[in-house]
Amino acid sequence: MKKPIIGISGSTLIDQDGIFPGYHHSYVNEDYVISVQKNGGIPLIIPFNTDHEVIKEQVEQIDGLILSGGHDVTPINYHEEPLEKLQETSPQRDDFDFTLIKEAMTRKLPILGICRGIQIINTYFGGSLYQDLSYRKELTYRHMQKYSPTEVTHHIEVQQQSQLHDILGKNSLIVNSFHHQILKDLAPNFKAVAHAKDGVIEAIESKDYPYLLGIQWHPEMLHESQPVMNQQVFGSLIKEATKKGI
Ligand SMILES: [Mn+2]
Repeated sequence: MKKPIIGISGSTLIDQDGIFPGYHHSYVNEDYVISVQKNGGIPLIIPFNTDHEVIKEQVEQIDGLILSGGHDVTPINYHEEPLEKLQETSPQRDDFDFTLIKEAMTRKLPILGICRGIQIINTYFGGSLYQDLSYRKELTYRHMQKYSPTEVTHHIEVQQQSQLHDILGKNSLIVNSFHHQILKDLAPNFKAVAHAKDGVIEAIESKDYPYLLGIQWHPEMLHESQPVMNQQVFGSLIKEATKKGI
């Protein structure tokens, strides 16, 4: 059977110094590429751009979509003004990701959002974010771990009756954590299917779309240290995408 092509949303990296300060690179972190490849998919980086026709054509090439991590989501997109602890945003990249979601849904492709990806999904469907987790009233753990990305630092509890539970096959696991923003209001028609022990939402899924999953941790960085979980997450996307790749 033909291996499905998994598109990975790209970002822009701007040189701070070196020979060409200010120079733009189109890029994704290699761990996404490795995770797709390791689990039976063909990785295809979707370069960031602002042309909706081009983005539509890019989505025509793929069987499944990964929304990768990176920038904070622009608060205007969830009807808030920017607060002091907001970090770097990219309204153009928000628009790129929103268009990728729209076009992927038109084609009924499976969609997996990671880190910024869960935040973009929640925002696109009408939810909101805490611009920084310190703005949350309740006691909140450290979610920006000061530890290797290949190590895991906090627990999550997975909801029993959920697609994510079917994927992971367990109620509790320990994950890595590299986010300073967290979900606030959950988007309509979504379920929060995993929480950290402080109550922070760590995964969401659509109630009515076959495969539309957002994950707050970074399974792609755990392909060597947690190969089973990495395989479960990326394998589930690739399995779903296989149905499109005929
Ligand atoms: Mn976390």
